[in-house]
Amino acid sequence: MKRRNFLKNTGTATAGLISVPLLGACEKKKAVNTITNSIETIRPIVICTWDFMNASAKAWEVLQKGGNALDAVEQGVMVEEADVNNQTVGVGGRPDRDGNVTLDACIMDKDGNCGAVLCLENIAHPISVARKVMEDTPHVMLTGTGAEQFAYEQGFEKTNLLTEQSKKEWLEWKKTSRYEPIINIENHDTIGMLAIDKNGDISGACTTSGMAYKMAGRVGDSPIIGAGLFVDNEVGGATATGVGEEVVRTVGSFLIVELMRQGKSPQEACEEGVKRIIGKNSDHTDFQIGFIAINKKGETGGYCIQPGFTYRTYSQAGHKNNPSDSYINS
Ligand code: SD4
Repeated sequence: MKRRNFLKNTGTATAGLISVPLLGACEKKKAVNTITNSIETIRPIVICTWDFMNASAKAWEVLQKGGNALDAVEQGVMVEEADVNNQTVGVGGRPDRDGNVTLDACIMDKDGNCGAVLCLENIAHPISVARKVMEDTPHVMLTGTGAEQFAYEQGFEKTNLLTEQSKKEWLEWKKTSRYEPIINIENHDTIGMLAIDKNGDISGACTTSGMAYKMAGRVGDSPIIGAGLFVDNEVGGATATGVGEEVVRTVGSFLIVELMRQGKSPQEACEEGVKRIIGKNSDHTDFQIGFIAINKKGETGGYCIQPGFTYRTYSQAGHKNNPSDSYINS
């Protein structure tokens, strides 16, 4: 069943697109910005959490060839899912306390379609399974064995996700088994990615192996639409990295998009999102939350509770690693 066929595309953002001739290597279009009603120039751009140069380069390659934002974010984050040296995403991810690697991912497109997989085992590319959930089922989320079964039916191969390195570290951790999930000051690298394509359309993706040595069955924010990721093609998109429980409590990414809808810049919206979380935690010194956001004009922002957070942008202007402001530093 193709759920998309049942959805009516209201096309609020794309309805205003007016093509203009190609300008150099970068195709530019004029679009009516539905927030401000002003005419803005749209240029493709991709942004992602942390310093994922290869992932953003892959997404940029898709955008530069004229590909759409959905393909760009999927293919971009797949680079990190395949990287065994990234122990927070995909193959090589750190396992839960029982030694099982369980993956969370979600994806959202310009029409508000979304798909997610939670606690998925033995599949190297959860983001692609999430996309299949979005496009080929009437559902938004599949979890655990149901998600895994669905993946096999869709032709995904069974893959061992636990690398020797992650296994060694887990066995070491088990010697003390102190469960102190104050991750994401050192233990981070979840990838959230947002892109705008040549039509000015926005999509986003987020994928992670979650908190290292978590309880079996634990799910964070990353596969939860509105928490780890949210896109509204009329406004912009946001995505999160850090301690998922805190992001879920504030429905962080949705909040940031709504703040942009009300007129805040991506930077201001990310700062406000972080401050909401801080407001609910008297002691916020031992965890990290970072948000990045993009608006319809292609303006970007990023903000984090702890110092050391960066986010990468890739656009016609080039590849840039942006150190983000942090609450502690401010
Ligand atoms: C989670 N937000 O599962 C994820 C973890 C993360 O960098 O972002 N790690 O809570």
